Formats: sequence, structure tokens, C-alpha cells
Amino acid sequence: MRLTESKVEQAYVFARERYAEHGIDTEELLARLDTVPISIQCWQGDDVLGFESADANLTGGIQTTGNYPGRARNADELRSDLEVALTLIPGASRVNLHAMYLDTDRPVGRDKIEPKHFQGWIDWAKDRNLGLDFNPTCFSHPNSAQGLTLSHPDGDIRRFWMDHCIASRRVSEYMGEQLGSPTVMNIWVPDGYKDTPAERLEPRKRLMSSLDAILGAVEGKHHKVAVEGKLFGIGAESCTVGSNEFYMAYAATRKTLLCLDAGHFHPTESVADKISTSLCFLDEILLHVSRPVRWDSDHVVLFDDATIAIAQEIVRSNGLDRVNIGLDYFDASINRVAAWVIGTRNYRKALLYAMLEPRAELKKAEDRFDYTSRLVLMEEAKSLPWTAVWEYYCMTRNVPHGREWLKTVQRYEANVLNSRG
Ligand code: RNT
Ligand code: ZN
Repeated sequence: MRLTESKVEQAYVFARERYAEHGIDTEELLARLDTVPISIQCWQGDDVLGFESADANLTGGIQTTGNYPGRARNADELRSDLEVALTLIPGASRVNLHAMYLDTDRPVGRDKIEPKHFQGWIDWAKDRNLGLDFNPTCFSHPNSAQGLTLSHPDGDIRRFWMDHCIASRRVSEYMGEQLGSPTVMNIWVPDGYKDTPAERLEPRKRLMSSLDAILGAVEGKHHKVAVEGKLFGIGAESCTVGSNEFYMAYAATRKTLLCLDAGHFHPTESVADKISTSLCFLDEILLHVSRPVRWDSDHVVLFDDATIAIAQEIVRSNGLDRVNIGLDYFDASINRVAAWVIGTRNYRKALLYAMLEPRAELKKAEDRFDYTSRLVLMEEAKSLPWTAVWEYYCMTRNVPHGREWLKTVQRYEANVLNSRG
């Protein structure tokens, strides 16, 4: 172990010098990287089922597949699983909750949730210096059975979902205040139609006025509201009420955050390219980093081109303070703790990779229209010794720098996860 550590250190010393030649101070950069939070989606730990009832059923046009053993069945199990993952992930983390993860023995209506139902999470987060983010849960419920919530034609059903979102804002406000770090509350509704609807305008107007009522109901001092659009969902293939254009315009006119989910666009569209456009019109945005495979399949995030491109666009837009980074994927076919660790480490790695780009040199080439040099620099930068910087970063933040982290997860699987029914 000692030997490996000194090798990691030696490789880093050389890497630091190489990057210094490009005007990059790796020490400063790693200190900055530490402060960029990644919000980890709690719902990877239990297949998006929540704790409202033991026979919950996921609806809303999203789906988990797989039956790997060890799914978390209550808040204590989920927190314990998250704790294991967090010891293997370098840098600042936040935990992203959904309203259905409330920590209570008695059933509570979604429109009746209160801050006290999340006190367990807040105390836990406080102890571990974690921020919390939040989401109203507008799916997997009898009142969403027709696939419509905030745009439902029935005023009582719409009211129920508005009340749920308003209650969620109060919870978010309390969380943000308690933790001294603003909660990002993201509204995603599954509303849509399997087949061609007779009208699209009225449902969209209903969604707009429901959202306006939600925004007007609570003051947001310690939380920020984001809205998430989508192309289609399972069973909502022909029309999604909250389309991407709908929310882009909504966020720009109402001054909310816009959430860009990597799986919510046409497959060949670049999600990365949307970041700078959004930042022209919005103060802040939220990302749901995900990996769509042929559809919005929410596969575990890889260190792949699409993921790197998103990180590069944040960094190239000087957007680290304006882009809230969240993950959104759920895979039930592999160890769920490993799924968190793989995706979160990959995203942190992508951020590091993007930050290590010799930007000043690239900009200079571009400014003199020397696109040849720009391309050469960009391509050569790919083989600079960034992996040495990554390993050193992990090592100095007391997390395993390579695949050894899997051993911790395997031990936890053998000792804890396998004993869950
Ligand atoms: C669904 C959206 C949404 C959910 C989570 C569970 O397509 O991406 O963000 O995945 O809220
Ligand atoms: Zn999402």
C-alpha cells in the first residue's frame, strides 16, 4: 500500500509540472474541485419506490429493471447504504430526496407532508455535512392514475398536486434553512398522452397556471425551484405537456431554474450545447446527469463522451457556480451502492478532466482564428497525465484511487445487503 501511495505521489508530481507548462495550477484546481457539489439521487437505492407503502408501484412513464438483491426498504437502510457510497466518493456531496422518502411510521397524504417528516434526513445530513435537495413526487399515486397531475382537467386533482408541491416547497425551505445551504427543489410531472391528444394548448395552460400558483404560494429564501421538461415517457409517447420548450420559456419568464436531464431529448441532440444557451437567460440551472441507452433508460453514468461534454460546457462557460449538478439514474440490475459510486466518481472525474483543459491556450488560438492550433491543442490535451491527478486527488481525499473501492461494497453486500429479505 505504502509503495502504491508513493507511486501515485510521484506520478502526480510529474503531472503537476506538465500542467504548469500549460498555465494550470493543479493544487488550486483540486481545492476548487472539492467545493463543487454533486447531488446524489437517493432513488437509486430503492428502485424509485419510496417508503409510503410496502407494495408501492412505480408509475409516471419511468421504469427500473432488474432484481438485484439488497434494495433499501426504509430510511435507515437507505441512509446506511448512502453512507457506504459516500466513503468511496471524493469531493462535496449533496443528497437528493423525493417526497415519497419521508421518514415516518404513519401514512401521510402527499398534500399533507411537513418538515417534521424529513427531520431524520435533516439531522443525518447535518451530522455529515451534506446538503439536501428535494422533489415533490407527482407519480406512483392514485391521483396520477390518468397520467395527468398539475395539468389534469379536474380542478380537485390539480389542487391536490398543487398542494403537494406547495407542501414540498415548505419542506425544502425548512431543509435549506436548517442546513445553511439552499435546497434545490425540482418539479417534474409525468403529464402526457399515449396517443394524439385532441388539444395540447389547454393542458399546457393548465400546467402553467398550476405552476404559477405553486410559485406564488411560498417565499423562497432557502430553496430554489427548478422545472424539468421531457420529450416523452412510457405511455406518454405522443405528447408531454411539460415539453422542453414549455419549461425553457417558463423558467426564463418566471425566473426559476431549468432542469436539463440528459435523457430527455432526442437521442442525437447534444445536451451539453444547451447549457450555455440556458445560462444566457437564466441565473442558474440544474442538471440531471444520466445515460439514455436508446431511450430515457436512466443507465448508470459512465465516463463517456456525452458526460465529459456536459462537464466541459459547465467549465468552459465559467458555470461552476451557476450549474447545480445532480445525478438521475436508477439501475436495479447491479449492486445499487456500486451504481451510486460508479456514476458519482465518473461525474467527479469528468469535472476534473474538464477543469484540466488548457483553456487559456485554446482561447488564444481561437481569438486569432487559428483553428488548426485549437484542434491540435484540444486533441493533445486528451493525453496529458490527468489520470495521475485523479489518483492523487482520490488518495489525498481518503478514498480509494482505483478499483479497490469495490471490495468495500462487496463486503457490505455480504454482511448487510444479502440479509435483506
Ligand atoms: C423522469 C425525470 C425525473 C425522475 C426523478 C425520479 O423522467 O427524469 O427527474 O427521474 O424525479
Ligand atoms: Zn430527471
